[in-house]
Order: sequence, then C-alpha cells, then structure tokens
Amino acid sequence: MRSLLRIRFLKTIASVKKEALLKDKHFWAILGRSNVGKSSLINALTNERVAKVSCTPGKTITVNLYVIDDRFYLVDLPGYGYAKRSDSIRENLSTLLTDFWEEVSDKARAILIIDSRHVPNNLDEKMVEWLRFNNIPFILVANKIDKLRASERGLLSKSLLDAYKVGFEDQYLVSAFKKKGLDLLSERLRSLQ
Ligand SMILES: Nc1nc2c(ncn2[C@@H]2O[C@H](COP(=O)(O)OP(=O)(O)O)[C@@H](O)[C@H]2O)c(=O)[nH]1
Ligand SMILES: [Mg+2]
Repeated sequence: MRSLLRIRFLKTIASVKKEALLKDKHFWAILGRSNVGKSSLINALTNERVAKVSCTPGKTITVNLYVIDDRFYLVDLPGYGYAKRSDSIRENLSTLLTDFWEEVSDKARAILIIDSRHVPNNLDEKMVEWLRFNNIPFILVANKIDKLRASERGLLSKSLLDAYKVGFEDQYLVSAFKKKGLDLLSERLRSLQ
C-alpha cells in the first residue's frame, strides 16, 4: 500500500496580500511551468481528484490552498512560462508570486516541478536562481519519467545536478502518471517541521 497524503481543499485565494491563513502553518508551495504535471502530482500523492488536470496549459491563475494530514498547507501556485498568456496576465503572475513569497515568511518551502524530458530548461534555471536569491529552500521534482528510456532515466540525476546544482538528496524522480517515486516524495513532504 502506498503511503498517501490526506488532502483537504481549503479555498482559492484571490489576494495573497490579505491572507492571514498563510502565516499560521508551515507549508509547501508548488511551482513549475505550465503543463509539467503539478495538478496531476497533487492528485497522485493523495489519490484524490482535488486538483484539475488541464489539457490546455496556462489556464490557472488562481492560488489554491490545501491542508495536508491536517498539519501543513500545500499551495498550488499558477504555472509560469506559458507563451500564449497576455502580457497583463504575465505581469499579474509575477506580482502574485513575489507578493506570495513576501507574505509567507520563513515557514515556506517550495517544490519545483519540472518535466524530466526537458533538462536543462532556461525558465527552470531562472526559477532556481530566483529561489536561491530569495533564500527559499526547495526540492526538485522531475516528473514524467515514464516518458524516458531506461538509459535516459539513468542519467537524469546527474543532469539535474549539473543543470540546477541540486544535490541528489533534494531530487525526486517521479511519474504522477505511473505513480512512481511517490513514497519517497510523500515522506519528504511529511518531514516538514
Ligand atoms: N506521461 C505523463 N504525463 C503526465 C504526467 N503527469 C502529468 N501528465 C500530463 O501532463 C498534462 C498536464 O498535467 P497537469 O497536471 O494539468 O499539469 P499542470 O499544468 O502543471 O498542473 C496532462 O495531459 C497530464 O495528463 C506523468 O507523470 N507522465
Ligand atoms: Mg494545474
């Protein structure tokens, strides 16, 4: 039996600026480009269908707040890097991300989800730089490993180390689709103090 996280949808946050809830618990915030599988991963980790999986990338611009195991928050932030977004939406998005991280202080951890088929990726490199610049601790989750050949999979960890300078202990190679690698990731998420 896999060790599932218990999830409860709390609410959609319109303005992070006035959101008192963000201060009272530790939490993980999910970051990543559109379409890397953020919603799929939330669903796979919990075996629920709480997050909407989209075929048209770039749709979500809201912040969804969940409670995990009644203990910590999981925050689903809008995906970045969707080319067809209008400039005004893009601006809103970067303001939202900046505001968000200003609100949450030192209780925040980030889960940066990437597509394991596209390493390195310029936008992801920028995100990693931004997280480091802002002193936000993060783990790196490479999703969709079911799309890789065994030989490619074998090289992935080293590629992640080279591309993003993230050590093996902070890397998680997973497939939301095939439910691979999720136990280790759940364990890491639960270790939040
Ligand atoms: N092959 C494969 N496809 C995936 C995986 N995770 C998500 N997808 C697909 O990727 C697309 C985007 O998924 P979604 O969860 O909406 O991504 P989000 O935009 O990051 O929330 C959907 O078509 C999913 O079915 C995975 O582990 N493997
Ligand atoms: Mg999504």
